[in-house]
Amino acid sequence: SPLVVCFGEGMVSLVPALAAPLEDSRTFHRSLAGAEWNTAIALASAGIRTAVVSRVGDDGFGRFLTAELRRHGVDDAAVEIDPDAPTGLYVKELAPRPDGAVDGTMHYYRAGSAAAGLSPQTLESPAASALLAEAALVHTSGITPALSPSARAAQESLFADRRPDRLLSFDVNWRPALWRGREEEGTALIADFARRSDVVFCSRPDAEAVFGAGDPDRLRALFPEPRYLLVTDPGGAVAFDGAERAESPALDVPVVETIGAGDAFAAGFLAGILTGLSLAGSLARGHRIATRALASTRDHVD
Ligand code: KDG
Repeated sequence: SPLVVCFGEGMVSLVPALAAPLEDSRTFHRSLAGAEWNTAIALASAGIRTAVVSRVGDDGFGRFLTAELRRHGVDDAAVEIDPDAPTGLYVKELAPRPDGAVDGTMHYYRAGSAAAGLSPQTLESPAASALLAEAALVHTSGITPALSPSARAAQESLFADRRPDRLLSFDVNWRPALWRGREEEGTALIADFARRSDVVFCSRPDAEAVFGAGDPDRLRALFPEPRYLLVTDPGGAVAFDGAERAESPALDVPVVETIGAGDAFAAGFLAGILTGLSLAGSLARGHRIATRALASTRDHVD
């Protein structure tokens, strides 16, 4: 069966038990985060053989993350352990709104993390190169090149190593907090990676922020190169395969957690195309998994 390799940073997320300023938050829920890792776990849960290429610290959080991969059936042989740098972390801050909803703000603690040490050498380790040689698809995102110059170089070398029998999948995942002061460099780089990919995922707000075009058909006109282009939106999703177009309206569920829904959507769509589903069938599969992620409190789908 086809193998998928996901390349990016895994993090621990800490989410307060109650909506309050961080200075008043005493109890946190710990879980796995990181876009590519969420996608890897959702892919494995969908029955696709999946591995992660990454780095974690030699610490309890790193051991938790790799144990989570294994628990979900994801191959962690190419997750390097850095003895000198910590595992990346993010903390969510929850603020109640007058209408009863909750606003979430992400605080990253990932500068200098083990995964910021991703580099072209990471891809050349015996474990990583064996997996990359076998992979039918490699999935990564716009977060990875934002982590550090060496992580960006690793992603460049991955994209330079085009192989006819291996698809490149790229989730735009615009994270302005990681591109502060160099937004234009970030958007140009992300557009370049998107053009060189076979599958591109982009949320509508990200398409507006990064490319100035949120409308799926306008985005398709700007990005004719990738065979598959997916535009997700709270109101529904649009998928293109070349000139073919499919659309799926959002399912009506109470939204508990939006973080991670895009990662789950990518996993469902990729599982669809890798198992020979039609464009509409793959889109529906992505939508189903994303809807489950939206309706649950977890960052990823078990
Ligand atoms: O897509 C979900 C991610 O945003 C979350 O898991 C954290 O990877 C993350 C990031 O860098 O924002």
